[in-house]
Amino acid sequence: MIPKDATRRSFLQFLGLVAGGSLLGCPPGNGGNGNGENGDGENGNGENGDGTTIVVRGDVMGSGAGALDSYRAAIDAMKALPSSDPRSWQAQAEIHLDHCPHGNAFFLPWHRAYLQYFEQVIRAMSGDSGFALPYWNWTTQPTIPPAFWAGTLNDPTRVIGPTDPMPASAVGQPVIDAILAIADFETFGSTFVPSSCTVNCQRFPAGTGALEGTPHNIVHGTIGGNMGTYLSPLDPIFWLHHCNVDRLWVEWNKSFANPGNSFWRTFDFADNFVDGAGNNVASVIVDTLFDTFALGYRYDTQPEAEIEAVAPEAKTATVVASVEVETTGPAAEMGTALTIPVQLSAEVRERLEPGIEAAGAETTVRLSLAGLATPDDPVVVNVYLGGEAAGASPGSPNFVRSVGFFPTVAADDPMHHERTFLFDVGAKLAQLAGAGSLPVHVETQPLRAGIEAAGAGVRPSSVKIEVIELAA
Ligand SMILES: [Cu+2]
Repeated sequence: MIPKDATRRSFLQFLGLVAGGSLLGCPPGNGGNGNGENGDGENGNGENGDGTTIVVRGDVMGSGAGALDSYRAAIDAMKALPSSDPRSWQAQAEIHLDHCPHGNAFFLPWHRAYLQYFEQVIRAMSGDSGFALPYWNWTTQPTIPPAFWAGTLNDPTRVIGPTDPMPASAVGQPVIDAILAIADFETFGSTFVPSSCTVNCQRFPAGTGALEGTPHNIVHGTIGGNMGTYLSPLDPIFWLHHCNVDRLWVEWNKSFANPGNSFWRTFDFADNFVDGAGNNVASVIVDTLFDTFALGYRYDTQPEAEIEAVAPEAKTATVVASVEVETTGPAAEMGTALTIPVQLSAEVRERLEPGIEAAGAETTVRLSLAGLATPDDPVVVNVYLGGEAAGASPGSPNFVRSVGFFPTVAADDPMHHERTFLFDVGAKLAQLAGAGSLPVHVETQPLRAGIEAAGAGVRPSSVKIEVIELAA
């Protein structure tokens, strides 16, 4: 069934959502979710092809608000359990501390599985078998939802208050729209771990894509306290924050299929999670996580549709031209831009000319800043392309995007990973390509007004521009 208002294009885009996942039937290790009676016709829960209930995750400021009573009851019950119990509030947060991937392409699927098993635990602990996790849409609701400042849902470690918004440069509609328009999966959703990896691969520091580096990381850091650390799931808002990140992956899938990287698709998050009964989940393979209907949920922003499994049109990303420069010289002071001149090669410039891309291909032009050490103070990094460093601000035409770190400060990062951040700069570069030398400006600023951040700003060890062609 196609929603009445669906256009042919949006329906075809929607079919792309089934990329690699079987629509019918649950993935391995998915026992027991969503099979309970929901009994609540109001939220539009339905069934998929094999009779499994599809719960609907709604906006916490709208249709999702009704889920908060069960959420509170479950959290209270989980906090009453000894921390040795795998369903306790502490043990659930420690799953993140021990296993969470950041700065690589496992970020999105791992957190999807984490939310899904957490949802099962909430069902068991609240007795609400139809519970669906609500999401916090920080774009339409930039302050933490009021319900999360009282009682069980409050976290007293937060460093912001009820009226402090998430920055528009991280969560504003134009920023989110630009992120959802990135054709290349890795630039959007963080980069693949090399298939040569053998040890601790889900935490291999690869590259941080736009969705993770900007709204995800900056919301964590802006809230602060537990939310700035690997124990962020101790804050009840964590789960609604990640639910919105997961929803945005679904939004991206309306336009783009998930890529075919086999090391990624066949990777197993073995023994990471526990189910609603508190039992270890032995195996969760990444490509069982692509289809939310098969997992037993959809977002209220997804079409309410039964669809047939369609083979995805997997696109292959090929770097067709690139230029890389090592950064020399000292870092700039906090609040001052470091300028790195990049000499565009003829090969890169040619690729930026209108009409150069092959028929049916899509192009992403990716800027990478590599080797960024997590700083000692909470900061954001503003990146600009072209123009003058003096007077540049996130309102200026040369602004690319802001990124933040997670964990927010070095002291909370036990692995001391150096980060690589990725930016889509196609539209900007096309305008600027005529100039042979193109400055990249990197400016470090305190994350929030009123916090101290002193000394040197971050300094990338190298800057790279790649033209990536995506073709079926
Ligand atoms: Cu997170």
